[in-house]
Amino acid sequence: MRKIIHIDMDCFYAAIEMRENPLLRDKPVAVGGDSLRSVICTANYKARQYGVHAAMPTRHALKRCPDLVLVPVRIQLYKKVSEQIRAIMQEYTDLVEPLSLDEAYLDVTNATHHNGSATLIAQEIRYRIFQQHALTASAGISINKFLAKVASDWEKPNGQFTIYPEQVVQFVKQLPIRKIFGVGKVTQEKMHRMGVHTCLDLQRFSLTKMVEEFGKFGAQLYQLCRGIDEREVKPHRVRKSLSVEETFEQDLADMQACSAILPKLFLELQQRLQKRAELNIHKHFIKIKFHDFKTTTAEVVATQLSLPVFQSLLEKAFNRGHKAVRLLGVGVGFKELTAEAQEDLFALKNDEDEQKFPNLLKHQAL
Ligand code: DCP
Ligand code: MG
Repeated sequence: MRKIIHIDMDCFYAAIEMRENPLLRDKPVAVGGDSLRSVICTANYKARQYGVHAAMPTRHALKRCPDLVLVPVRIQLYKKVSEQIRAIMQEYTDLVEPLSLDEAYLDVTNATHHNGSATLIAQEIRYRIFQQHALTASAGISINKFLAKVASDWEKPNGQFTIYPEQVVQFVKQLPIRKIFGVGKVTQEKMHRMGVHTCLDLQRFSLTKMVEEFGKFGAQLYQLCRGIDEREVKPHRVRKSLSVEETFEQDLADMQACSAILPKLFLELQQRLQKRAELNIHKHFIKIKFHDFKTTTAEVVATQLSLPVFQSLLEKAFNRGHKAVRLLGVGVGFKELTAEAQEDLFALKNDEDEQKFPNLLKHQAL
């Protein structure tokens, strides 16, 4: 029996913007572009009361909520926060699988904290995210990914919910089918026409019938509506390189200006690398985007992180264009992958859907 936690940050981008600017706290806020063609990335809970939600065109959102405060997207900032939060999760288990910037699965089956209580671990992670980063998260805890994800939505925002092993059978019976990931509007309507509203209703159909009605997804549904989900938590993808780059508000006019910036980027790279001491550096590279968006990279094999190496690469790359620079990046590539890492990559290449429900045959026999 596995112990899986699903953590999902509450109105992630908007929450970060509210943290950064307390003046936004009591206002309806949406993160997204303000042009006629933009869409909303997310909205805070106040804005949601007006019906504003993710993926809604900005102009519709403004119609529903004329006082809506629109904040531009700062993806680099959200990525940084996402990494900080992930670092907290990784203190409890190596098996952390991020789904997006604000969401991850954790397999804590073998975690030792709190005597292995997944519920207490989830509570502590959420508490630490709040203490250290002034953001709230919701968590779901159960025996597989499917149920953990459903559960994290149960007490959202800023709550958590555990579906214990002995509750699973009862829990799924009353679960509305729209709670199953992948059941969108069209599938829902089709199911309603078939008289199916809950997972219990769905359980009446044979596997053959499910596949007939819903294709490949039908086979997955057959398991999910019984609370079965054998997908493993796959930890972070193997990293082949790590880099730090910056787009400047004002272009860097010449080589001297680029050289002056280099140590700062180098330091940032060095700091990020410290957390990955186990990775073997194999090469250094520089990326330049000139003011006209022409991009060039230069690289060299070098195994010890070195500022002078980057400096000479910078000169080489800059001399190819000899014009103002809009973006500068420094990075390192890592040595060939270990056997284990290669295995991971191989698994990724396979159709993930095919892999999700490997034990289907076993249940087919039931
Ligand atoms: N996002 C986006 N466009 C979408 C959906 C989401 O850019 N169509 C971004 C903005 C969100 C983040 O991804 O902040 C996380 O997505 P979630 O679906 O988890 O939504 P939130 O975290 O914003 O809200 P919730 O509290 O419902 O989790
Ligand atoms: Mg979220």
